[in-house]
Amino acid sequence: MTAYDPENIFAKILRGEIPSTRVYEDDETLAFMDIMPRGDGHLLVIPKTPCRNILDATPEQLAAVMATVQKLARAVMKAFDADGVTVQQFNEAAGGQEVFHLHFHVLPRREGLPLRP
Ligand code: IU
Repeated sequence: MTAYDPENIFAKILRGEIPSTRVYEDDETLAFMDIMPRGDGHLLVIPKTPCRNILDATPEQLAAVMATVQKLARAVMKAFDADGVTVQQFNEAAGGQEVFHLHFHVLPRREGLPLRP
């Protein structure tokens, strides 16, 4: 697997070098709105420490990120009066990953309303 690149776009967001709409932050994780949302409330959760994807994540990174994913999944259910929530995560280009810093998509869902491509 290719090494973690500290110049990836989410590393720059973490360092504040490029702007993002931050919605949650704690010692280990950050959440911000996806710049090309596939639905209202589409946000991303990332670890603050370097991690390319689930293949090189430590149990501690996964535990921290999943705790935030669950917190924000509950929050978007309320905030968007959603009927459900989709959590998505991609690994390596062949797995659909475009930005190579571990991230989970959190997408509030309404009954009968498909995600945008
Ligand atoms: P991926 O397939 O999960 O790796 O897709 C990356 C996601 O990051 C995708 O939904 C983009 O819209 C999103 N994104 C972003 O929020 N801000 C950015 O500056 C860039 C991509 I580049």
